Amino acid sequence: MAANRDPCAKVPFVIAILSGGVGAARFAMGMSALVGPEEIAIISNVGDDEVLHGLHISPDVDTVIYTLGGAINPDTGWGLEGETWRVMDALSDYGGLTWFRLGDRDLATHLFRTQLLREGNSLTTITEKIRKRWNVRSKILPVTDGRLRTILYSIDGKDERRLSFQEYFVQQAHRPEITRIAYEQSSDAFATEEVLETLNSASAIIIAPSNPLLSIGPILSVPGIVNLLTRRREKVVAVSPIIAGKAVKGPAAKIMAELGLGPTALGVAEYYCEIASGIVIDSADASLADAIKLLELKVTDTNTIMNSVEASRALAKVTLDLVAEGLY
Ligand code: FO1
Repeated sequence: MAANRDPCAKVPFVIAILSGGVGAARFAMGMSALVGPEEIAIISNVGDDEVLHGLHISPDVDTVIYTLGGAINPDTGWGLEGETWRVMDALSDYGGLTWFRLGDRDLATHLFRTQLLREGNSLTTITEKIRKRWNVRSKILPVTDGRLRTILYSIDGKDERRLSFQEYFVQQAHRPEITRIAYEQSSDAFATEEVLETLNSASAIIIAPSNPLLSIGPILSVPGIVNLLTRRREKVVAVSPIIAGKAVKGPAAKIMAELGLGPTALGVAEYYCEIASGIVIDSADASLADAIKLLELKVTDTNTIMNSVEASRALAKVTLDLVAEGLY
């Protein structure tokens, strides 16, 4: 009964973050510091997943878990801190596949995930177990439990060359010029119940400063996600990973240029304008704000370089303020 309702009762409050790897993990650290770890749910790209040595590797999921668990290798931004490489060294002695380096302790994560997958568990259930082992209190939700793979195509002489994400990103060091991207998916690659529920109820949905085409594109390719975000557009704000025409890390600007999307914060805004109502850009790009506003996006500029948890927290705060702007 209304008369018995506690006016101060806590309304469920969840910030959903659409996430790639390193940049998103750093952003999630800041958001966690700002609102508390239990108040965030990270919806993770699985288009980078790869099966090597018979093991299922989920790099973006693991990068976020290791980062929030305080165990990430700070030098690389992926893998575990203080890692040893004895298995890779022994494999190299055989002339085995070592271009994708799996540390000794990191291997345990892939062995564990692969075994549980073989026993019929979903990626969501297994991720829940892995995040608990690392004492991560935020929800980490693979966007789908089905098969989703980002495939990159380049021209090799007269032929089209097909590369898995990790072949492109690590083995070829993102050098090939890309002509198209496909987000290949199995017929069961629908968004999980957990993801749909989170996106439907979230107080805010933040698109992390991840590569739009390689990290967020695969999430958006999952049936139903774009419709849901479009319907909740007022609550969706993106953070540009591009600063002054360059990505802090990785090939985002290069690949955007190759695929005809301007490699600028404006290009990022164009990519997201149907599903987001606002974008946070770096102060170095403040001059693009007027052009971005023409896309009917709210825009704020601030420091977006996350070189400390404090800087990530400040960015998270600006992002949430932009969601709230215009709502009250
Ligand atoms: N990135 C590299 O540049 N070289 C590697 O050998 C490598 C191995 C690796 C192993 C496990 C893992 O979770 C991530 C790993 N990464 C490696 C990072 C990964 O390729 C990318 O950062 C993401 O897929 C892009 O978000």
